[in-house]
Amino acid sequence: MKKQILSLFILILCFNVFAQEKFNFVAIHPTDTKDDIIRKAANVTPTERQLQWQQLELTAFFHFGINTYTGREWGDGTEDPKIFNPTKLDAEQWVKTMKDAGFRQVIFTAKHHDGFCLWPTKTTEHSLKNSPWKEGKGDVVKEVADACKKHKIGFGVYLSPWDRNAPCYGSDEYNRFFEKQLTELLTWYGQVDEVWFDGANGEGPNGKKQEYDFMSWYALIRKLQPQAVIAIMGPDVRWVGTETGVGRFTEWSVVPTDNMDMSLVAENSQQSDIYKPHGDMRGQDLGGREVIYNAKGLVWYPAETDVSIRPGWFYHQKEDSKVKSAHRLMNIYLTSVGMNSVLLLNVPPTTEGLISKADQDSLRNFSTLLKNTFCTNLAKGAMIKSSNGINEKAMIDGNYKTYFTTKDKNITTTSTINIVLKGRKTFNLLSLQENIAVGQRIEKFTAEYQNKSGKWIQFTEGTTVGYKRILKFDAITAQKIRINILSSRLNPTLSELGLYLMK
Ligand code: FUL
Repeated sequence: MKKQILSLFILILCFNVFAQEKFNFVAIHPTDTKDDIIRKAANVTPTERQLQWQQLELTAFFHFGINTYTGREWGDGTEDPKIFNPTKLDAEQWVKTMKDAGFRQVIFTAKHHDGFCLWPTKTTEHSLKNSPWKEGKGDVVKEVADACKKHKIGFGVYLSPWDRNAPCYGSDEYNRFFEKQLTELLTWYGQVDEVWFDGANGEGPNGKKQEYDFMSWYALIRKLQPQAVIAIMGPDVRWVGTETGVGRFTEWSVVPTDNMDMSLVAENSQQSDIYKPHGDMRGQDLGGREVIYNAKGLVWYPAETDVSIRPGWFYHQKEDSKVKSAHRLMNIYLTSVGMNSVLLLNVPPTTEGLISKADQDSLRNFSTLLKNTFCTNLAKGAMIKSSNGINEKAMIDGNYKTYFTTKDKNITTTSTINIVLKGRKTFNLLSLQENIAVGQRIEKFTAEYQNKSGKWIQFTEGTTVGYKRILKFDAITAQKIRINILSSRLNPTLSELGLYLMK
């Protein structure tokens, strides 16, 4: 595969100067000391659009298209548009199902690798214009976009760069063709909040491969929809690196700029467990000290965890019995949102054009479990005192914007936070949130409780926190606990601290 390496400095020009936004990156100079690098890393912050996106926590994918009717996962572009014929398509049902389950944004597959367009594009005949659905007058993108606006949730589009139908694929003409498709999607449907570019890049109908003109596509998106984050093969949101729903134990949103090398993203994109032997990313640390000491630059580039509620991305009836259970989704929540990532859960509509009952049931139960678990913060009303901090109360005021921090701002800062709960409480989840508007700083922490004989016993430990870190452990009952921040880059922040009981 031809390498397509994005230069940080072109990125700076295209995305920050033109958009006149605050910088979310910093260059590392050869003369910088290790301490300089730590100081710089601690002060890299997200752009406004990245900050907003991170706070969504739960986002959804709708994979729907020609594959829904062939039973395949990847179409080859030769499919007849006439097979696309949903009999009961109801995009409002899709959107309501997700919204009721707590999801705040959806992304629709406007075009998958097969090239079939789910909107009446002027760029190709390979679209629903030539299907029997609504006598060729329908527009699924519009129905999803309108439903999102009506129900006030974010709307995003997946437009596959790989197109196995377009005859011009493999030539520069394709880059312009793709720009026209993007322009239609970004100008016909109101606000678009996320543009999702897939990493798959195979051969087109002529057996040729395409060198994608990402830079001009990004500039176009910034011009037409400046608030939209560009994900995966894009500069705002990074793929977590697996489709299992299990993120990294140590997840930095501040990483070396090399992580924006799109050729590496593409090479890894079809592997479900690239970080063997675990099949998840336990061992991978993209932004630890030893990693960033060798970086040329650092950038805020947060992780998104995409996973399907079913084995496949598209609906297949034979998978109706394999829909992930509410408990499985809850565990995925803990290993994605709870590991400093945004969850992108795929829920594929059926051939009729509806979210199936099996998926609906599982989502409803998941949302009940989520609400029941997180409705009562057992730390509420606690007395909190730290060894060297200020504003301890902000940790339990339910307001993300206010935060605790320390007076110390050392290259390695520590702090002990003593918490006396309002009576003895039983809990098995600890949730911590840094104020990422200030940066991501915490590198290592432990949590202890005091047992009846006054002895401090560690019940959990972690490395990074970031926007949200949730740790699960065997339930304990205690009144006094303490959080030991063992290492932070400059002064740590904690916006929220929560103790919960998951049943
Ligand atoms: C992959 C694609 O090849 C799959 O079909 C799916 O769309 C997934 C989200 O991304 O790269």
